[in-house]
Amino acid sequence: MRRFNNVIVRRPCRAMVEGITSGLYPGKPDYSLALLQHDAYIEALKKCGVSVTVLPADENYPDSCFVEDPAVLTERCAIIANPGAPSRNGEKESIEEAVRSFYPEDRIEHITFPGALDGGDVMMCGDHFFVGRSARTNEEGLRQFSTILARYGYTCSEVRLEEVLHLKTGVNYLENNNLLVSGEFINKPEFESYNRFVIPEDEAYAANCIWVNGTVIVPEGYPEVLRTVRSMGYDTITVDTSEYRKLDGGLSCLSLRF
Ligand code: CIR
Repeated sequence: MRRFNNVIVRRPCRAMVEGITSGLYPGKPDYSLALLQHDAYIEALKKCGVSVTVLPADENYPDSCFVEDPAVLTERCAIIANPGAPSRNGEKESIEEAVRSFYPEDRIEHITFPGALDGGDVMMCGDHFFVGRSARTNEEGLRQFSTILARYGYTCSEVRLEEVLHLKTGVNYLENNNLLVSGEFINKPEFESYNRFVIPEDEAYAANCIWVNGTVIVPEGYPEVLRTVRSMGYDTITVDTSEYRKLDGGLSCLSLRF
């Protein structure tokens, strides 16, 4: 079974209140509450048996707490992404610094211009990676990503996104062939071979749960999703992410797990 030993997170910065938002979940984040929620998120991860590296807040990048987007970390290599939103692109530099403590130089790869790719579009299912072609991830980004993965013995396939921000906004892998699917992903043929658990429309945000060493962390306030995940036999921990939701961010976006 897969095991994650390490997690990287970054403290939210004060400027997070100016982060990118679609407005789907209205309101400005409350910074103090966001910090408390971040503390609880770190505690939940620690309970799952991982060592958590907490990077300092970076006021230059309002969305920099969403560390999942500037990198993809695998068992065999680290891939520094090229975030598709101009205000976030520079996040790749400081995340690379952090990643250098964990991977040797010759196992750190890069997505480069004109390729664009956000880690939130990458879903790792064993040795296969699904990659969302989205407003943030383009064809060239996908091509480069696939070429890099092939060198490490991984495979990759594209999933076209029509509605949501990132692939993992709407579909998440909980290991054991189990997928949580919502909205546009419910009937995608790409996922037919998985055990699909459908998330009701009014709890769509909670499709973004994370599996960490047998426990599933579920956003607080989504009883149907919690029931579903428990019925699948997982231990669960709930964490309130209300302030990150206002910026379209969820549980997976807040960490790199490897
Ligand atoms: C953004 O629009 O980039 C941030 N406000 C939210 C990023 C969420 N990240 C993710 O889904 N992986």
